[in-house]
Amino acid sequence: MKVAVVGATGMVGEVMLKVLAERNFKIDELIPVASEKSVGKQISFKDKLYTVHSLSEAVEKRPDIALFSAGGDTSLEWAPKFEAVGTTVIDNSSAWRMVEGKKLIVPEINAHLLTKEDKIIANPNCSTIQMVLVLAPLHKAFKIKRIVVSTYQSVSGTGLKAVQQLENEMNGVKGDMAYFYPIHRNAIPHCDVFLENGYTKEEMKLVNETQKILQDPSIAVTATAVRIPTSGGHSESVNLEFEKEFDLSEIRNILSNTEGVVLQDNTDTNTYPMPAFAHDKDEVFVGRIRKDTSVKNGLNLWIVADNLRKGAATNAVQIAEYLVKNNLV
Ligand code: 11C
Repeated sequence: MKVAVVGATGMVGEVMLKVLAERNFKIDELIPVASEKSVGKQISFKDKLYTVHSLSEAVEKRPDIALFSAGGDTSLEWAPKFEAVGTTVIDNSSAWRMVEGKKLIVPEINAHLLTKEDKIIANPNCSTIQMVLVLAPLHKAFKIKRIVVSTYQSVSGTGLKAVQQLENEMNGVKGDMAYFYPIHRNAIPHCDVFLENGYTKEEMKLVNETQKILQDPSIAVTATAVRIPTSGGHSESVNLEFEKEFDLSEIRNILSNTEGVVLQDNTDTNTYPMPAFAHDKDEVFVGRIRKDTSVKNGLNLWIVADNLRKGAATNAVQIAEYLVKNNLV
């Protein structure tokens, strides 16, 4: 298997390499790819050094799989060029997610939709992945009518500059700003750009991607996305209204049997998910499970995951694993 990692020197790219190594993904030839300024540099993978290639060099090598995490513009321009030489692209940007005919995959939910013909496969947004992984089995059992989600997102979702901004502010050092405002001791209700409808792009990703992955445009979704000064993972307060009645024991039973989901829900022992403990983990953690008694069939959940792992790199690698296992590449 020839595998290209596009954006190999970026934050998600580095985690992709780490996850590929940890999961022992079978690679005969690794092709790290990055922007012109990093071409020729060396990166290490499984104790060996590899030279960083340019995008055009990587296309010439005709990889079987290319894991992309290099931004939407690079993906729009280059994913079709890889596709043209027979590569299957798994893209972590938002460029292809809502394009008709392109599949938006969370393996535990909908990898079965993939075929050999899918040459550009979209990896959902991090805040969507962790939410839908928990909601998919509940939707199947009780049919979700409405989702109200508020996110508490880690600075790592913005990128290295934001991680550095938080560190600088905590250390009282002046430096470049990734946000319009200080993030230390703050909460910024502004993730990604504002759209004409007053929502941010991040908020609308939660709406549109959820409906696409759960294959149900009738689910009403509304979101508020907030950046907070954490770096371990994203947290979400999720309020649900179901069509059918449910017992909390049924919810707990379903979630404790859901692949990739870990229940952390015991108020007696102060057990609930937190980003500090989700950091560097591949699972999605759920707790604070309780009825919303203000509406019929209402439920509240608190969902946390490492946004760079299950929210990005791990999900992409799991898609690659599924493709290989099912002879789709
Ligand atoms: C954030 N969710 O935390 C974003 C980062 O569409 O893949 C990932 C953006 C995306 O700001």
